[in-house]
Amino acid sequence: MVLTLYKLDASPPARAVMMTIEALGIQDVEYVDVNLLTKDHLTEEYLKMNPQHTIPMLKDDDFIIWDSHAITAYLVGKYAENNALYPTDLKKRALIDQRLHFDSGILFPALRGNVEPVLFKGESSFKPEGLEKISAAYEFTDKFLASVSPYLAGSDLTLADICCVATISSLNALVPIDDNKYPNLAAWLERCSTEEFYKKANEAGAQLLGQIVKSKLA
Ligand SMILES: N[C@@H](CCC(=O)N[C@@H](CS)C(=O)NCC(=O)O)C(=O)O
Repeated sequence: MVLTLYKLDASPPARAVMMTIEALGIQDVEYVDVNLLTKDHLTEEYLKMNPQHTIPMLKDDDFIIWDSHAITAYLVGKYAENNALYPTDLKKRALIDQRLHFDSGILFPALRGNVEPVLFKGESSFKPEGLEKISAAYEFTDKFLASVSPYLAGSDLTLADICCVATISSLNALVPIDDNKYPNLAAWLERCSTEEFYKKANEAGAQLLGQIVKSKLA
């Protein structure tokens, strides 16, 4: 059965799903680019599948699911030989879930709040309050890593790292992480960036997003 992933390489949550697909070695995936600038996500056909009109969205036969965190957990449940990326142990999973909600609630809004006005509303600079949200996002993540490491939920790489690194590497392409201020965060990003799945499914897209946004800044 072929999976269909609706995505854009520049989209951080889409890259989180693409990295998970790579990490799990899933072969049969059809990729469909959804161009937000030409409003491909607002067509009748797309809205029928996803009224929230977001990417990424996964279609598995007649089952449709969106939100990167829900999709990545579904893929691990369906395809992983073991659950290492999303363990069933109650406390381990709770910590991963906290990081996933942190990505949805803090990291990604910090990115989206800065990027959207530039890409879609003609702004030519980031606002101070937007930049403060990025600093807060970096600071929180650095503190998490000071208490558990080397990965975001402890000794093993999990979906927490994959989802958060998609967003943080994109933030880093816009506002580089100061490794004096956030040493744990800088080391973690470096650690994640050596993974094959990161190189194949995240590196170029994060750079691309950085280039697109920076080309519109004064
Ligand atoms: N929490 C969602 C965020 C998805 C999201 O907002 N994606 C952006 C692109 S990066 C999007 O689809 N924007 C178009 C829209 O919301 O209309 C996830 O993790 O999948």
